[in-house]
Amino acid sequence: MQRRKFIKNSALSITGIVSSSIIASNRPSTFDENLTIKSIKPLVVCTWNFPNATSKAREVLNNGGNALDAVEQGVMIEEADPTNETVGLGGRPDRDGNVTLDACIMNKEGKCGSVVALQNIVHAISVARKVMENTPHVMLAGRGAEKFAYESGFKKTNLLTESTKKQYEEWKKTSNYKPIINIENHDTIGMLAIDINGDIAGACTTSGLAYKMAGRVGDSPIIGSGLFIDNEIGGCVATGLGEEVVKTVGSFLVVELMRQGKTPQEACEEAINRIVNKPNSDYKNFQVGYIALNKQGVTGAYAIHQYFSMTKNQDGINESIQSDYFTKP
Ligand code: SD4
Repeated sequence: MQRRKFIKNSALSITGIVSSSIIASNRPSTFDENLTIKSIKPLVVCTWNFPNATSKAREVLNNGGNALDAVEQGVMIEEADPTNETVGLGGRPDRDGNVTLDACIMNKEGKCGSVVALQNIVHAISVARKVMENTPHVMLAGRGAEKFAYESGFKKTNLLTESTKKQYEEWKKTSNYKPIINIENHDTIGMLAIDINGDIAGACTTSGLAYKMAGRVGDSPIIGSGLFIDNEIGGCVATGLGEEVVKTVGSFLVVELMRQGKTPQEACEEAINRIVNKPNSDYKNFQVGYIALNKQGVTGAYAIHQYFSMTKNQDGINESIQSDYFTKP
């Protein structure tokens, strides 16, 4: 049996996601892709508690949009929200006072686009999508990315709000540089979706660490670290201290572990274990969280510390799921 068919057949028998019409048809073990993919419901998950974003993505899927449209438009909700101070408009600036955005997107064909250290553009994710679709490249950085955005019709916007400006002025009084990772809530948004055809796409967007060194780039725009999609297997997105995710190529690792047979939950746990089990790991002082989704619509989430959560929209209902974590007493 071809390897591709084998993966799908074994996954089906494990999860029992085959629709009753397939079972009733007494279909032999060879697998009818068209029938099976129709049996998978659209599903959206994202990091943290962003129900407006998952609802938007779900609406796109309900209106016949594909997974790529869904994740793009879903995360755009947070990019446009000035009260979310880690994404898009109203993101906290770097230590020079500039808001610099990182984002990437990946589709069912494994195509991807990314922008790093992008300034003055609210929807970094849409620029990343344009990089994927309209250029021969995967990643554009800094001024080149901004120039490309203007050429593509995006408008210049000051991303610093009164609130983030005030916080920055306050920070400058001491300007201690220590990357601070919010262990509790409200952070980078990473989103995964399966559409009605059973295809998976993902997106990740952030302003990165508050008061980071100018030019610092985290995991979020790095394909394989902040996000990875393999439409044959599933997808993963990361949040937390990007340096630690990059060092273990976290999202790619999770997807590869799922390919080897681990459930999304087991794969996320193993990827966190790789970080905390490193010699002299300083994991007590930073957070990393992963969410993952496989082709059958099974999800997983795991973090180093408590209070990481995943928002899941299945059947149109948002559910906030507290993630299990490594540092349990
Ligand atoms: C970064 N991973 O720039 C991002 C920040 C983040 O939760 O996810 N915070 O390192």
